[in-house]
Amino acid sequence: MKVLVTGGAGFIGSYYVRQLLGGHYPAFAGAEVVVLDKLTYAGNTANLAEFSTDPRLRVVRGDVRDPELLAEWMPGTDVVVHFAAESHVDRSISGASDFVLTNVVGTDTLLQAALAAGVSRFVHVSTDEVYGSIDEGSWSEGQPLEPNSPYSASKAGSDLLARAYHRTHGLPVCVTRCSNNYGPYQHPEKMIPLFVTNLLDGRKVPLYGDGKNVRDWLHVADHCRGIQLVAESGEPGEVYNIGGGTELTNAELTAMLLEATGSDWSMVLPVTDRKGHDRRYSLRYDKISRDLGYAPRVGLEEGLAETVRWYRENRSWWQPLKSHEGAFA
Ligand code: NAD
Ligand code: TDX
Repeated sequence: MKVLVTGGAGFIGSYYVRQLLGGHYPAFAGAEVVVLDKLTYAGNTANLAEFSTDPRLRVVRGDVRDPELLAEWMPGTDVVVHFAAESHVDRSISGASDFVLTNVVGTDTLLQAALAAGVSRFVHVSTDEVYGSIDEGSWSEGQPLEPNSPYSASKAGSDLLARAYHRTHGLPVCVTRCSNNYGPYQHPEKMIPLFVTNLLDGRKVPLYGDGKNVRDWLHVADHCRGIQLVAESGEPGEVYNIGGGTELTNAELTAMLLEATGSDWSMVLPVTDRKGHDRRYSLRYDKISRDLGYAPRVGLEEGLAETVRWYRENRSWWQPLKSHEGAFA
């Protein structure tokens, strides 16, 4: 079996590859894994260091928008798991071009190559942000897409292309939409690692607006297990939400991170709100639970404690990624 993992050197993609090669997904035991990754600021081959000499792994540096490269590496692929994306909302507010190029054009180029090669499964990894923002209740998969940021608009575009390649060409595509991930190897531009690494450095944490925006937190291990269930047994053409069932305001989460690092509220710096800041994300994930047997396993307190420990012990991984002058880390 050959599995092509785009964005496999990023946060979630590398977790998926480490789990697969580490034998945690028995149905894919013995699979050959090709990681196709542009190695942007967010990609890091150090995330795959423990398998750097494993003959089952090939890491190819390249762009998902490169049809010639795809013509070289796609043939013979059984399963594509597509993680590659520009993923940070704040960067998309500063400039959206790379988001459109990678997330929309890149996904289309990859879908074309997968169609030409006749792959037997294509998992498109998306996000709950495509649904927009919800004040009450939770989104199920049939909810209309109402993305608000350039990032989520570009992800919605890629979701719809994935759907269209199934409807039009019969490509066996599944789309997954998950909530906010956290865990080891997450770039310190994102809230949890930004706050943890700032606090470990004795620096304040920038809390946007009134701190009452709500996110549902999902440990990356649970997300990757959900993706694997879809890769193995998802119904082609279907969308699966993957949630964590752990909604918190940013202020509540900040309080937990302060406690986990032995800090107090004096370390919080209230800052101007993000433009167009979505108020609340909330996912129903009963479909994947019922059809594929998914349930999140990592409790938030346990997951955060393990994540804080990882950042404490792996300063050499994140320190070079911090630019205290920049807005993103
Ligand atoms: P990330 O930014 O950590 O990693 C993205 C990876 O894609 C990097 O390795 C980068 O080098 C690579 N990449 C970027 N542009 C590329 C291109 N043109 N060609 C090839 N590779 C390219 O992102 P992540 O947090 O690991 O997210 C992975 C996927 O999951 C994304 O599709 C994202 O939209 C989705 N997602 C993330 C979250 C989250 O909380 N992090 C939540 C929901 C969905
Ligand atoms: O410095 C900050 N201060 C702050 O208050 C940052 C970076 C964020 N925040 C707030 C904004 C959000 O309400 O924290 C919340 C989480 O922010 P991010 O970590 O940037 O995540 P979010 O914007 O919710 O998007 C994430 O989840 C869905 C991922 O980055 C996306 O890739 C994914 O699709």
